[in-house]
Amino acid sequence: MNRESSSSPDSVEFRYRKCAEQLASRGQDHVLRWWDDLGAPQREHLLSEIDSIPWSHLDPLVETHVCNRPQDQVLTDLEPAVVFPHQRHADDAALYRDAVVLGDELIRAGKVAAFTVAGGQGTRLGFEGPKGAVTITPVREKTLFQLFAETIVAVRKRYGVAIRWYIMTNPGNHRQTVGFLEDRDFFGLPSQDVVLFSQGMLPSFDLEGKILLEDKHRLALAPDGHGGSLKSLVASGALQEMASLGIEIISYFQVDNPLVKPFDPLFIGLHAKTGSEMSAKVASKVDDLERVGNVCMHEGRVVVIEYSDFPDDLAHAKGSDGSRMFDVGNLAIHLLNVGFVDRIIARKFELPYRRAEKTVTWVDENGFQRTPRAPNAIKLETFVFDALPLAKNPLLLEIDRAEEFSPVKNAKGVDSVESAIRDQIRRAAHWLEGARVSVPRKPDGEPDVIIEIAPSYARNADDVRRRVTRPPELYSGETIYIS
Ligand code: UD2
Repeated sequence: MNRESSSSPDSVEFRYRKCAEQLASRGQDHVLRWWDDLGAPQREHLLSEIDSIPWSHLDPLVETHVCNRPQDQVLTDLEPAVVFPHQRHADDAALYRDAVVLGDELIRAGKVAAFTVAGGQGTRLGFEGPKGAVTITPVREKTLFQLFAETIVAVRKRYGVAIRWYIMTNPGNHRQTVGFLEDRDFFGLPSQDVVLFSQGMLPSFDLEGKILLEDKHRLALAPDGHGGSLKSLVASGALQEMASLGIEIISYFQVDNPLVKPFDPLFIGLHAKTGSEMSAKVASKVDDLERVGNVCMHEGRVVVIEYSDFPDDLAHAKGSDGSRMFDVGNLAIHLLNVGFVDRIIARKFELPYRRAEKTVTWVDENGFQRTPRAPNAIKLETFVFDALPLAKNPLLLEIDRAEEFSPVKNAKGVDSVESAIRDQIRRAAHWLEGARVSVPRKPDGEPDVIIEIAPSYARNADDVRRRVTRPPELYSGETIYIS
């Protein structure tokens, strides 16, 4: 007969005692305060959450980042960043041409993989479910995931190579994301080429450094930031798999940008030619306070200062010609070398933790669940762009945002589903006009057609130019799907 004894290391009692000791040594034993009220599954749940905490990372941060404000979070002595321009000068023509050739070669040789970060909580969008499942295209109402999958299918076909797609979720949306993709047969991609893994979670603290409980049996946990994507590439074994498959470059993009071009030969080629370990696509900001990271130089290194941390006087600063001095916005589109991630993450985790004050639902000392109005908690996160200062020869490539950037962040207005649909139609109209198709326009200049171009048909203006041999006639008010 098998009976679990309380001294067996697998028994709940044994794990409880061990946990209680460890928590007490950290001054966090209050999280077991409701133990006696909990049923067996709830006890199991709480213990497994406590076990999942990366204490070795967290312990030193409680003093420096939770109980105190970290000294290095706000940098001074910033200078404008230097970028590779979108409008190439005559001197760059040969470099850009050669870069495209090299980029094509690297994609064809299977050296580039796609990596989507989809672990955010999408709070501002207010969508229940993984953000990749939001419908986004103007005619066929494809989801973000379908759009990315079809893009990868098209790239595989164009280059005749198997391409892997890595997707990072969080523990709260992982199962739903996997189910969503499985139910749709990965939109035509072989299932073994779509690799999903979940990011880590970190507890939220009160202002005195005590871990908050969201419920009597649940810690208040939150995803560890998109910098955690690099950590989970390593922890899930994905990075090692990439190395064994000969993948050298990770094409990183956020789940929220339907215009993204993850296999851009120019970007990939320039990244490789300049010996960059990590690169970023950037664009001129639309206004001084646009909610994108500000790409700057600090002590000779490229740094990104988040909009919320960027000093107002710098945001509004003008150069002698009246132009915006700090004008380079981070679009969260990156290339990272596999070897670089191995160096800064696998060997030693080098990303700095950032402190953010947030409003978090918590259980008070009397067991009542409370949702405060003002920030009551500190969350810790790491950001992927904090890897840029650690990279050798980081490259910044300016792009035309109308071609590549329209993030979906909000339910309405700026950076919403509505604006992303409008931007897809504008881009499609522009591509068609480049192929001598006459697109009807409204008096305000907006296209007077609803157009969607499938990735299988074209991934850029050149593809459309090549494919349209006889320009078709488009009529005002029409809806057209081109595939
Ligand atoms: C992000 C960048 C900002 C700018 C902008 C462009 C940060 C802090 N800021 O702003 O500089 O480039 O995007 O669109 O990143 N995510 C995870 N796990 C996490 C947190 C986020 O996977 O723990 C993913 C999330 O699913 C999304 C992306 O990272 O794809 C960006 O997250 P966000 O929407 O919270 O960042 P945002 O809009 O403040």
